[in-house]
Amino acid sequence: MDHAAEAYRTDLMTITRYVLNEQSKYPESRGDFTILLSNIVLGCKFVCTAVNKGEEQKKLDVLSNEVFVKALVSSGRTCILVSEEDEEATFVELSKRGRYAVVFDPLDGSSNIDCGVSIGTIFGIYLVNDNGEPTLDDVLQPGKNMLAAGYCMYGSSCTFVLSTGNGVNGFTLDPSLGEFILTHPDIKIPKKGKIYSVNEGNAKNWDEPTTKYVEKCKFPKDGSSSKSLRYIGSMVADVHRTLLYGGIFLYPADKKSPNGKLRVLYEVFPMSFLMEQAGGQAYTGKQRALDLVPEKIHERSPIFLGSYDDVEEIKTLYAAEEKKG
Ligand code: FDP
Repeated sequence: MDHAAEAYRTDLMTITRYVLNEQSKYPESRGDFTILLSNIVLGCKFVCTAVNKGEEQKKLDVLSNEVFVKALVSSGRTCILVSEEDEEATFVELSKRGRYAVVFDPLDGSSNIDCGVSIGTIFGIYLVNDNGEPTLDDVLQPGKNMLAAGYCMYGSSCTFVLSTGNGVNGFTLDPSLGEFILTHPDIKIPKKGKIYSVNEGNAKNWDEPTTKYVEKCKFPKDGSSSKSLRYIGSMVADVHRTLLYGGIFLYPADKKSPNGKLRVLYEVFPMSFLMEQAGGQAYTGKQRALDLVPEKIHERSPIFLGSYDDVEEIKTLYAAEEKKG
């Protein structure tokens, strides 16, 4: 890389410019999505500043949720919001109503806040076609119907990763400009990786395919090298590493939690959407994750996501288990 040229790069692709470019491919588009996204980006900048100030967990959770709900409602482009922090969905009042439904986790991985580990915001966006009253069915849709998904990671830098269904792009916040600049264009996950990421403390309760898979990662019998284990315990950070370096992230079912831990709408779906858009796969142990049809807004699902070949292996193990009956 020519670092001198990088340091003086003057043609900056900001996230707004990127989304406007995308929008220009659809002449019928009215700029609503660009406005919605600007409001999400604004929420992320706010949370980034609050995280950097070192606010305590409880305060940050509540604050982040408030910021996103207010930014999304005031965008005038949303009709339903589902937040990890709110038990019920928010239906936007008629005068501020728009065509988008947004599902989000304002501050995921928040048990890590007090020790300074990377945390993030995760979101997914659906377009609600019907002009009638919005209902919960508008968000209880399979993830493959999402129009866009992404996350913002508050770490050593603030990184915004976005897919509008046309690949995955990563933007880094330039604090001096206050703008997210395209730094990771067209992210593709390696076809196979060298890392597995799972909470092994739950191993005694795992099902057989998960147990066999992790055993294989550690003691491969085909002459390949063992995989390394990396587990931060903060989904955005673990998924971000998986996306860039390859490998697999697992939050499986176990005897104590038959549906795993992670939430379908605002954890499993957005991350699965990004993985597929980057050339990887996402699987629940039963089906392609994005085909799942949620019945409740805070539903959970087991999830295996990451490099294409690594997820393929776990799919084979589950298929073999099913055959056994
Ligand atoms: P947290 O409980 O800190 O909010 O869904 C929440 C989550 O973190 C994910 O970010 C993370 O991947 C997972 O839980 C970690 O769960 P375990 O502690 O059970 O490994």
